[in-house]
Amino acid sequence: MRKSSSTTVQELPGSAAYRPTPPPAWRPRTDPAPLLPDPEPFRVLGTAAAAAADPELLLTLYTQLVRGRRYNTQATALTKQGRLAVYPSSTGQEACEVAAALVLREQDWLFPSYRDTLAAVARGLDPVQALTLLRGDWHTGYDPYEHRIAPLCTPLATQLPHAVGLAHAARLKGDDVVALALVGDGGTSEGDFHEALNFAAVWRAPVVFLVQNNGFAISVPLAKQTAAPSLAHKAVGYGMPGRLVDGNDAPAVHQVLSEAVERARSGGGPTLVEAVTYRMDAHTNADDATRYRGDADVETWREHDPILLLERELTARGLLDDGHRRTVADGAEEMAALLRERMNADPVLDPMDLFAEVYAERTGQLGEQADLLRAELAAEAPEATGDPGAGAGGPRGDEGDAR
Ligand SMILES: Cc1ncc(C[n+]2csc(CCOP(=O)(O)OP(=O)(O)O)c2C)c(N)n1
Ligand SMILES: [Mg+2]
Repeated sequence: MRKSSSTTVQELPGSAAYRPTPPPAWRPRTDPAPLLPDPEPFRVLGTAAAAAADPELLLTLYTQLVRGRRYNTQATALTKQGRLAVYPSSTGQEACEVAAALVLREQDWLFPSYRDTLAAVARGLDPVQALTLLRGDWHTGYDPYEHRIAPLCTPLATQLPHAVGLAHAARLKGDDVVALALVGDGGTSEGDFHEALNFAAVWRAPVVFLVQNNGFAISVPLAKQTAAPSLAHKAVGYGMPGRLVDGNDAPAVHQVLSEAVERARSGGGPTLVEAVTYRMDAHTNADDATRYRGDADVETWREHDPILLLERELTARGLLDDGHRRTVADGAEEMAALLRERMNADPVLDPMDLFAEVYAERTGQLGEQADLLRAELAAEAPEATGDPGAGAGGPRGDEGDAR
């Protein structure tokens, strides 16, 4: 049996006893207790706090959740009609998506992942532009500067160091800007997650990380990719607070994120928020979730649906009647019909745009590739392209700008 260190005494022949002592003057560099997440996810709905929640906020959240769900079903339908290459649905996660958009001010920045089209649309992005990348039509599909929404990011967690860099730079310039970055549970096992959180805490950057723990990284359940007590606990190792919230409770997510944004804005530094939620649909339309999870789990979460939870509260408080519910549903239906109609129109694309907005100044290699494509297009349809000998500049001077 091992002895405890306090009783270990090593007698060396001819020398005094060696008694190990703790390192001098050691103390924790930060008190970890205030950084620890609560043992249970924070909730508003179904608790006493719900009665005090602002009716206007609850109704806004409700309207956005219903629209978001309808957007998800419409986009998924568009994949079946061949109008969209792929769609990662966020059905079940709408409360996180909507709250993330609503807590930001105009000057703030959103850093979404591929699953976060709803957050981008709720922030004001054109619903069709939000799908351009997933249609495979163009680069990002929108101007990130217009609504301050970084490109929907497909490489896992790479949006996180970008968010930290932007937030830190804004602070150095004295700009009042907060960056909110979204990432999945699987993304927290990436090196970029570590690097982003480490720099964010050291620099006290005005950034908020929202982890949507939806239970899976494609087919890999959370337990198979992390042994952390919770994802919110990961914050403590970096020296920032971790908050745990019920990700299907829209006012709770809104409150926790608002507090984190306010903390970042007022110089308090970054926060890691873990929202516990569930991905009701498959990873994307190309995935078959029945191969790795049972119906029983999905059914359990159906009872904890974000729209259902909010609807119950609104109805109980007399804030939502059948007429109002119908109006919200009709508005969502109209949005979906317009999306369908616009997505059914074939976009006019210029293949040479592949080379636009890649670098501020085009590299020699890209220039050669552009020339090759231009020549190929001209050979196929000479009348439809610009001058094949025009050089590396592209048919409409598409060097991109340097922002
Ligand atoms: C760097 C990197 N590695 C692997 C992938 C392939 N991949 C795409 S989605 C995904 C799972 C991500 O799961 P999670 O972070 O939980 O997000 P969710 O899809 O559940 O929203 C993986 C491994 C990728 N896109 N980028
Ligand atoms: Mg996930």
